[in-house]
Amino acid sequence: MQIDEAREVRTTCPYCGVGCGVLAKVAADGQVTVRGDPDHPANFGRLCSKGSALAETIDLDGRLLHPEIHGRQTGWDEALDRVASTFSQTIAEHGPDAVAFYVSGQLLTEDYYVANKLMKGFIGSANIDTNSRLCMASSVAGHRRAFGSDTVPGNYEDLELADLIVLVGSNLAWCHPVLYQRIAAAREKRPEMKVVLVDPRRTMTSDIADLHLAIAPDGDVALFMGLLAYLGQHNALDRAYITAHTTGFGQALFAASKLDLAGIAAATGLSEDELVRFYSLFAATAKTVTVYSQGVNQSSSGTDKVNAIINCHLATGRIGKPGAGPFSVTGQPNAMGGREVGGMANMLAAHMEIENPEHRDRVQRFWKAPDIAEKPGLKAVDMFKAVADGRIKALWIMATNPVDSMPDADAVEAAIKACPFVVVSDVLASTDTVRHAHVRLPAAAWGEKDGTVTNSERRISRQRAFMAMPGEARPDWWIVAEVARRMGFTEAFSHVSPTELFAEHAALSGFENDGARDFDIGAYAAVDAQAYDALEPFQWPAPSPGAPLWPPEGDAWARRPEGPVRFFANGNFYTPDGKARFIAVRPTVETRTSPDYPLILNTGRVRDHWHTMTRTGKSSRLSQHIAEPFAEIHPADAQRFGIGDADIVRVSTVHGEALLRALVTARQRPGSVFVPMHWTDQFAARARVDALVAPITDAISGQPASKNGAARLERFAAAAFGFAVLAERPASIDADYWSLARCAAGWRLELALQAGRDWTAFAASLLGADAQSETLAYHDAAGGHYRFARFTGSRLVGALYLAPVPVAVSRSWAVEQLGADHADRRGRLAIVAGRPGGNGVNRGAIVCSCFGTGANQIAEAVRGGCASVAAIGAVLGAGTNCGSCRAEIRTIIDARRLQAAE
Ligand SMILES: Nc1nc2c(c(=O)[nH]1)N[C@H]1C(S)=C(S)[C@@H](COP(=O)(O)OP(=O)(O)OC[C@H]3O[C@@H](n4cnc5c(=O)[nH]c(N)nc54)[C@H](O)[C@@H]3O)O[C@H]1N2
Ligand SMILES: Nc1nc2c(c(=O)[nH]1)N[C@H]1C(S)=C(S)[C@@H](COP(=O)(O)OP(=O)(O)OC[C@H]3O[C@@H](n4cnc5c(=O)[nH]c(N)nc54)[C@H](O)[C@@H]3O)O[C@H]1N2
Ligand code: SF4
Ligand SMILES: [Mo]
Repeated sequence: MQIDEAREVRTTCPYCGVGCGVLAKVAADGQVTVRGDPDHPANFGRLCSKGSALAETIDLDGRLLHPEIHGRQTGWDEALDRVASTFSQTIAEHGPDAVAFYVSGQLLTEDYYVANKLMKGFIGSANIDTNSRLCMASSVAGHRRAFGSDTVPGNYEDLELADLIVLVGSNLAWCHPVLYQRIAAAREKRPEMKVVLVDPRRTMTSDIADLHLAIAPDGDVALFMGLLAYLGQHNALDRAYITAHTTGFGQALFAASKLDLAGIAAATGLSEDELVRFYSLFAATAKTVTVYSQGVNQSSSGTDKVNAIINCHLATGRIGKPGAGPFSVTGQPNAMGGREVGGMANMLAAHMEIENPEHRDRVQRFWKAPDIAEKPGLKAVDMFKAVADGRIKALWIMATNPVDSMPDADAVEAAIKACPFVVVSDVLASTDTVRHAHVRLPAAAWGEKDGTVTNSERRISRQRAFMAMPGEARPDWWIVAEVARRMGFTEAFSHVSPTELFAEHAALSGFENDGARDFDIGAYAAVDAQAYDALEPFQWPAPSPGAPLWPPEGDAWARRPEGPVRFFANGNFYTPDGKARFIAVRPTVETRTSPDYPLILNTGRVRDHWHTMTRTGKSSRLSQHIAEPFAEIHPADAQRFGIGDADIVRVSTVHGEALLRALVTARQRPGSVFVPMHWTDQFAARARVDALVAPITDAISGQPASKNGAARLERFAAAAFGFAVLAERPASIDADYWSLARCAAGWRLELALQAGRDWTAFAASLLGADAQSETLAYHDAAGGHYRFARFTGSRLVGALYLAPVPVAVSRSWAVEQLGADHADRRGRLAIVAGRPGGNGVNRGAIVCSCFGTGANQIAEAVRGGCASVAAIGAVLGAGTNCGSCRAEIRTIIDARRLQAAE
């Protein structure tokens, strides 16, 4: 593609499923800047902290720039030939099911389409599954059970039009920040709008909630069964809708009515009063949207949770109407696109079904495929089991990091290590997964490649390149098509651009469709390079203008190009009889805890990191908000297990263990521990939380239950704690606990050691030592305090603080010393002392990553009279750029107010 460096390129954020439009600009000196696209209908110019920091994550540090075989750099020809010949040979010897692809919702639609086509149509196996299995599978299964199709009925606009938003298992403030901001803005305009949050923890999202239901883990099915019964008892049903457009209501209501309020209270851990407050609000509010995410999907009852929610919307006819509907928000930028191309092991393509012979025949004819997979392939957890026991002999992993993100991750890592042939396509040279690849293929990254993604509201947007591909990096679609051609499938994979792949995908969606399938973008079947380049964000469905309406009366969705499309307001579901199905779910209370593992292990995300930190870990701004892997523990549990705040704790399950910093907070639910999913072996000694997660899955969707495991908690008896700032990343770190994070002029390092050491030698191993540099040291052997600071000239190379208790040195102060000039000897001594100098400020933990504002500064401003987020913004700037930290600022203000009142 032609890259015009003078103009701003319209592209899409590569992080979450909100799918915000981004304007990227490359200056003459190569400096990239990004801002929100004011014309993109997902964000209208807004970006969250991660989107705002995109320019900091696109450097070439750590990039894989050349193909490698067994660690040896090769050319593309050799690498592609090796992949093609090994896959072909394995298939010839052991059959098509002996190979597998494990792909990702972070692939672009064109990449995804071609990988799925190769596996299902040409290799003839359905052994292609995706990290969306860990993410969206339960929503897909729930949609298909209720609607007969994987359809998201509503639009983002509904979040602004609703009078009640119920957030279930969603930390929207941190995980879909721009949607959260849209809701917050709507609420400011219409204060009568209500928000209910259902989450065992009091997350930052509770900031906009009128009611927070701290539900017992997996109490959701019971909660929504109780709601259905309540709606029935209180005359809040839409009988006309139920009769005309649904089946199975009687059974679902009967099942729900078996539980009385006391039973629901017991199953959900909520009081009857809380239940009635929620139920009556829901019953009384026609315009209700229920937004749900991983607290729903990642559960052994995930599919039932989805259907329990949908049941309540069908029963009230609140679906597909402005401001009303169930709304599954997607995690990854192209989770939806992956579902559209059929990239999961139990789907075909273009929302067609693998079990349906008519669908198989149609896709086979369209692809002119020699073979078509006859049965569903292995879902992620089973796929890696098959790798472990040798059934799968050749595995290709693209754009995902299963050694960190799959449950029972140590077993997954062992399986990958034992697999005879592993190919990994990635942008980085070393991740926990890439390290085990026999063949490493350098993929082009965001900003370097072209394609499309679909966001949570079915909106397809272009990602556009604005930088050249570095080294020999190539787009994923090209890599797959090259391998396919080398396997002998020349004609079917003769594409030379993503435009052709998109056009083919669009054509398949409209092929013999006639309105029978929800996913139809036939209008784009003839898109050419120019039109593809200029493609504006659009929502599906977008059938070709000539396609007849289905059903004949035609209002499953109205074809109104001028207005947003919604599905199912007037029924017309994609089931054989056109009616939605109520599902008579049962509350499944699974007790996983035991005397040995008495706590519930919940896992998830933090505001400024993305998954396995391959991108956000590069940004110093994003790495300051939460710089360490932690375990969020309720004070009662901390007391019970003898844990103090900032202690190191060992969290263990029957599968594995991790060492984490204790974060003791009443926001946690007693009996539960929350650990983020982000930290890997690249950033911490032992914090891969998925090594602890059991490979338990939902029986219907195959999605792992990543949020409700059983764990044990112990204080890690550290003889010494340490903190260091380092100009260079150390080559190796010899400590029981360590965690490394980027900071502005280098790295910050947290340490804990079980036994004492020769600290001078330890300091030399971390900070280095040479004749040109000067090391200042302070020792208090009796007190166990040791401090070292090494300077080259007036530049600080590194400082290390050791103490028998968690080191109290101000992190934000120490980090700033790395970049500062230390010509003055007094200043150098202040660094060894570990205190801010005379006029140094201790900012405290960074709250606003855009302005680098710390908690202490905000608290100080509150003491000085600032009583609102706006006032803080006016004084400090904090919260006025991306707005992702506004909830936290409000929390600090409220905490100060409480203190003042006491
Ligand atoms: N900052 C950031 N944003 C992201 C991502 C990221 O890595 N970082 N990843 C993206 C992706 S791929 C995804 S899938 C989304 C995920 O977005 P979310 O689903 O919002 O995020 P999680 O933190 O995984 O989980 C949400 C909440 O579910 C709660 N929960 C746990 N168990 C239960 C339960 O039994 N019932 C209920 N009701 N709630 C429960 C947890 O306490 C947690 O607060 O985020 C996307 N956005
Ligand atoms: N315990 C627990 N585990 C979880 C979850 C949880 O909540 N709790 N959440 C689950 C969910 S919802 C998700 S979505 C997964 C996410 O988990 P993963 O998909 O494993 O995480 P990422 O870090 O996003 O991995 C993406 C990889 O692709 C690479 N990459 C980036 N861009 C490209 C590209 O254009 N091409 C190629 N080929 N590679 C690229 C990156 O360098 C990185 O190695 O984790 C799941 N695991
Ligand atoms: S909300 Fe943030 S992470 Fe998600 S798409 Fe928008 S800018 Fe990107
Ligand atoms: Mo996800």
